[in-house]
Amino acid sequence: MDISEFCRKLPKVELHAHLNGSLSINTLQKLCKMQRSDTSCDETFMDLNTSNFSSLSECFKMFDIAHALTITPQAVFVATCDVIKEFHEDNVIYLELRSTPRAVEDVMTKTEYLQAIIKAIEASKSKFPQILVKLLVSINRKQGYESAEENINLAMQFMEKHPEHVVGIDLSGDPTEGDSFLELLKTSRKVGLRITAHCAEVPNEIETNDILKFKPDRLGHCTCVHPSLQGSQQLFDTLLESKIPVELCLTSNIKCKTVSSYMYHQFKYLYKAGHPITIGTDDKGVFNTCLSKELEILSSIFNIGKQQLKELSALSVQYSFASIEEKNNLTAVIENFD
Ligand code: 6MZ
Repeated sequence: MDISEFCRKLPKVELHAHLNGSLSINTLQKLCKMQRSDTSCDETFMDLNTSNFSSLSECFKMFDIAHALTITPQAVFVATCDVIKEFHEDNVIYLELRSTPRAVEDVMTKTEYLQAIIKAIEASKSKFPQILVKLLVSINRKQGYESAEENINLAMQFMEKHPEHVVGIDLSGDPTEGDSFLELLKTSRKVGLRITAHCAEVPNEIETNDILKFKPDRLGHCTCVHPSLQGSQQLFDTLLESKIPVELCLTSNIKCKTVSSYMYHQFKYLYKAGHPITIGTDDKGVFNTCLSKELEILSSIFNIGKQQLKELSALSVQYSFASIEEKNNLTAVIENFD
């Protein structure tokens, strides 16, 4: 089996996927047609595949396209079903999907937004029993304290009602703006919600130190916690000491230009140090990638072999927010693959 086929067939674990960033061109077109009855949708999204961003903030504009199309519970349902189907088709057996609850005046409340995602997870369960899906409720760092508090309260309510689906909180959003709301995150931790926080996607030593001290269950990116970045060695050492698993998204960092080249990517340094890591797609629609492609990059750029890729997949299960029983089942599926 060549490496490309191996990466595709390997049972994989995706722990870092934002719902609205994961919509494929097919899904965007489908949602566009649901919204308008003309045929202009066919070409509208065609050039997205070749998108190259000049910066992180330019990449963030891409989310507006998906957000403009997921403004009803029905659209959110369709979008979630499609994303689950596509991860399943890439042989992802465990998916932690994260999304920021969104209200649209007179059309959808944040509660209805989350209900639509839960409905899609439940509908997909019978269609694609091979993939287990969990939901993390996101806080957008630039939307302010009230919105963050509202999302945390919703996450608590939904976890109480759907403990099998809603397992955690994600802190995300444009890292050049807003706050990390660590005090609020403390309250959600107390009730058993697991926490993953985007960290150091751009240089921000004070916030990075605060987040590392807070000790989330996982960290996203840690791009600027890098031994070769001036002044970052102490942060890197603190990160290694913390042993907090880091979710790494290679294509995303390269396309957003927060990392200058694959060879310089923090993967190399964390992997060499034996730090827990997991590979994710971030926004597979926006970055035109899939988890198999991300593993192929590890193989071609960093010479990571098949056995090591399989080990990375099995270790990701341990860093997931699944139950012990679910982890045992997922590990067995990965171990039985050859
Ligand atoms: C930080 C990101 C992100 O929540 O509407 N998001 N936050 N860094 C990134 N790196 C590129 N990629 C996506 O999905 C889209 C939202 O996820 C967050 C942003 O808040 C974006 O608006 P949902 O499903």
